[in-house]
Formats: sequence, C-alpha cells, structure tokens
Amino acid sequence: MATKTTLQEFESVFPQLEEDVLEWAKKYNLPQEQLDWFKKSLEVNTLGGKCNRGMSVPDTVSVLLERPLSKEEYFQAAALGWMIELLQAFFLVSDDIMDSSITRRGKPCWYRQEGVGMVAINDAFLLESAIYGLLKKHFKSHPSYVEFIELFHEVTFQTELGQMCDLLTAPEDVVNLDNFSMEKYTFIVIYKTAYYSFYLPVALALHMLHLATPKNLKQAEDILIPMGEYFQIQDDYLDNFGLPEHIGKIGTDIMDNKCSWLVNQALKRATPAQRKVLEEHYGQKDKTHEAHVKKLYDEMNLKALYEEYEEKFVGEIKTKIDQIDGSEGLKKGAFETFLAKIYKRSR
Ligand code: DMA
Ligand code: MG
Ligand code: MG
Ligand code: MG
Repeated sequence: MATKTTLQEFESVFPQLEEDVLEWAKKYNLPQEQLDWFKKSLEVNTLGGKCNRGMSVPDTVSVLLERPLSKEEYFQAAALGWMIELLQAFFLVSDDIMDSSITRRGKPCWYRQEGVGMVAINDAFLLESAIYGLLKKHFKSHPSYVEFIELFHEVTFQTELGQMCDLLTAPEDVVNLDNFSMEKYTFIVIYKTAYYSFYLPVALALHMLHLATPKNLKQAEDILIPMGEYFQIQDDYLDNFGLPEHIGKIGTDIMDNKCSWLVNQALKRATPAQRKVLEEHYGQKDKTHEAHVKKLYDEMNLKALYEEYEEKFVGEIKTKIDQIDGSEGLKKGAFETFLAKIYKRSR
C-alpha cells in the first residue's frame, strides 16, 4: 500500500538540504554576513507554501512502488521534491518583481521586504543554482544523474518561454484586447505552469525508479499538461474571485493587463457595451479602473461559468486517467491523488 507524506514529514528534510547548500557556499569563504543573507533568502522563499509540487514526488514514488518508502528512499524523493520547491522559489521571486505583486504567502513579496529590493534578482538566481548543488551532492552516482539535470534545464527553459509570452502579451503601456486569445492563453499556461508544476514531479519520480520509459513519460505528459492547464485557470480565477486570506496574495491580473482566463472568457461573450468597459478599464494601474472590470466580471457571471467549466475539465482529465496503459509500471493512482489535491481548491 502506498502512503501519503505530510507537510511536517516533508519539511523535516529541509534543514539537511539547507545545510548542504550553505556548506557549498562556505567552500568559497563567503563572508558570514552574506551567508546569513543566503540562509534567510532560502528560508523565506522556499518555506511557507503548500509544497504540493514537492510532496508529490515522494507520494508518486510510493504509489509507483505500491508500498511505504524506506528512510533512504523517502529522503531521495523528498530531496527531489525540495529541488522543485527551489525552482518554484526562483520563479516566484522573479515573477513577483515582474508582476509588481504586493504579497506572497501572506507576507510582503521578497523584493518588497526591508533591505532587499533588486538584490532579489540575484537571490532568485542563487535559488536556482542551489538545485544543481543538491543534485550533485545527492544524485551524482544515480544512473539518471544526467537525465535529472537535463530535465530541470528543459523544464526551466519551458517555464521561461511561458513567462516571456505572459509578459509580452501584457505590455504595461498599451492595452490592446485583440492581443488576447484562448490559443495564446493555452500556450502561456502550459509553458509557464504545467511543465514545472505537474509534469516535473512525476517525471522525476519515474527517473528515480528507472521507470522513465518513453511510453510512460508520454502518457504522464498527456495527462499532466491538461491538469496543469486546469491549475493555472484556477489561479487566474482565484486572482479575482479568491480571498487574499486564502490565497496569500493580492490579485494583480486586471491591473497588470494579463491575458488571463477570465478576460478571455469575458471577451468571448461581451456585448459591444461590455467590450467598451474592458477597453476603458482593463490594464490600468489604478484601483478604480480595476473595480469597473471586477463589476463586469460579476455581471457576466464568470464565477458560475468557471464552476461549469471546472466540472467539464475535471471529467475530461478523469477519462484520460482511466485510459492509462500500465504495462510499463505506470499507475493510475499517481494521477488521481494529484487531481484530488487541486480539485475545487480555494488556495
Ligand atoms: C505563475 O504565474 C507562473 C510562474 C512561473 C510563477 P502567475 O503570475 O499567475 O502566478 P502568481 O499568481 O502566483 O503570481
Ligand atoms: Mg504573478
Ligand atoms: Mg506572472
Ligand atoms: Mg496568478
């Protein structure tokens, strides 16, 4: 029987990994003050989230083995999970600067914390580098060491392409609603979110267990990419309809001129008068403009539309899970747990 990890158990692995990263920096005689800074950045930016991505590595490994993990197996899987959390920390620190966000995980974004500012850019790079230090320390003799490195590089590249498209579709000074489309939207969310958040954890688990056959990787991708798409649609929905107390952040998509799921749905259904409201008020860095758009979203009943869509999308993902061919060791349960974790989430 597979077992599910807890946040507490997963977090208990972090101090060891943090120490490994700091030891690596100490090798270069990094002055104590900067060592303390790096430690603080590692803790503030990597801890305090839900750790859904990270925890899904040990969970997936346990489902694939159909048994609880030994101490050694748990450590390895959790270490890979923490590397995803570091990758996520790297993306979030930079994403918050680029999106001019205010809060993250219920606290000011790192770049807005006292004394940080644009040092946060370099801190983001360091969070990314930590991944490769940990991989080398703990996986150098694993037969899939090169595959692990290539996978992290590939997924990072994919995410950066998605972020590029997200940012270039949302210029700060020109609002042109014709730039938005569901095709553009689908590209953005698959690349900026689905690969690193959904495909990566399962691909890492498969590599760890030597089950990463082309067929298994392809089947995993075909399910996890739509699941990631659904997850980012939830993120866009929560940006407007979620409670900051729940999501730990204040929505910025309307003021940021983002090609969000909500604006695309609104544009699809807008009367000429409603389109005019969007043209006048979308993408303006001003709360009063934002309020007009929020009111329009309520009038257009986008909450109900989202809920309808959610059922349809989850149904389609479940059908895909049912069609899994387990002949090379892939298990339906791996995807079912993943989906259950995000279904109807409010945070
Ligand atoms: C998330 O996009 C994508 C990455 C790679 C961080 P987002 O800006 O919608 O995320 P959030 O709402 O968490 O700022
Ligand atoms: Mg953002
Ligand atoms: Mg963003
Ligand atoms: Mg968002």
